[in-house]
Amino acid sequence: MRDFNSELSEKIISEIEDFVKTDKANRLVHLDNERIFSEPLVGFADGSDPLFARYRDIIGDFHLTPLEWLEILPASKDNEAENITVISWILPISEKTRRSNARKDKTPSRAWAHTRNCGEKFNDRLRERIVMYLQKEGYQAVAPMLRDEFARKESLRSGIASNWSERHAAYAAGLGTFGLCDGLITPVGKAMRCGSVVAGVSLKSTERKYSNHQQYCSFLSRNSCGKCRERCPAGAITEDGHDKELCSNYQQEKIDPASYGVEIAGCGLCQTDVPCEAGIPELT
Ligand code: B12
Repeated sequence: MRDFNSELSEKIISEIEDFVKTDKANRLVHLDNERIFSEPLVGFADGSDPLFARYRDIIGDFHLTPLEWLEILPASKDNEAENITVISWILPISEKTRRSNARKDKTPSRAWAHTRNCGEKFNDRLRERIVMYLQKEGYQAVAPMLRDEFARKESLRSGIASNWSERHAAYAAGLGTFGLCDGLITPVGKAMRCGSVVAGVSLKSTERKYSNHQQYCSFLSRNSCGKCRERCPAGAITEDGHDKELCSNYQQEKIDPASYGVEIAGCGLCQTDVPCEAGIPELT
């Protein structure tokens, strides 16, 4: 029997929830100061879960395992995959911002652009906070997205990708499954951002309440819906899936961050005004 530290799991969840509730960076400071993200979901995945090794085949052989991420730390101990946990969270985008983006059909709303820009900065602060919290408790911890080793990659199998996919971490941690547009559909929907930290501690894994990686998408599992296809202004979503090149080119060529007063604006039209925007379709 593995000895799980359930008290620590609870503390980590509280730490994440409190930070989302109280940190001033979780506010649209350049707009109306409303909260960027509402209450988070948190999940835990076992670092030795065979899924992480499979991600090398599914994503590309550049995708690092939780153990490999911990091993990049300068003071890396003799870690074993069995004693590693991936802590993953979902930050749901506020209803007000979702509604504003749902009304748009070519470019994102102001609130969405500021959510992409400032929301990811908040997400980084949260990653940093959880790493520091775990270190203070005496555990090794690393947030892949904050490391110089994090890199965007390309592979024949998955096109534009990276060496740590936050959505695949969330999938492993029981937080959701992929949709036709690639977005991860979670119990709080697809209009969200996610993050993760890899920690050198054994925590009980969250149950995955799905049997495959497409289960929550009505189009992929029941051949109905496909609304995200109509929502995409780039024509990047078809019944064959999401064309990342078209998506990325549209964002670069047709959406001007400066006109929103941000460095990066995103798009996210496929994430709003769709049945999976704020929940799992069959449950909403
Ligand atoms: C590169 C990147 C992009 C690229 C490519 C996106 C992509 N699909 O990979 C471009 C520029 C196109 C892009 C666009 C956007 N992005 Co982006 N992007 C990233 C980044 C930095 C890396 C993504 C990555 O590594 N993907 C890995 C590849 C392999 O993923 P994939 O192709 O989607 O995976 C497929 C296969 O693996 C497949 N699969 C096949 N067999 C199997 C078997 C199993 C068991 C499993 C689990 C899966 C699986 O399922 C997946 C879906 O088809 C992440 C941050 C991060 N580090 O994760 C953010 C991220 C994916 N982006 C995000 C967002 C929000 C966006 C935008 C909406 C822009 C915006 N902010 O307004 C758009 C549209 C996103 C979309 N429809 O996917 C969010 C996703 C949130 C969500 N709801 O899903 C992320 C996670 C950032 C974050 N921290 O929250 N992005």
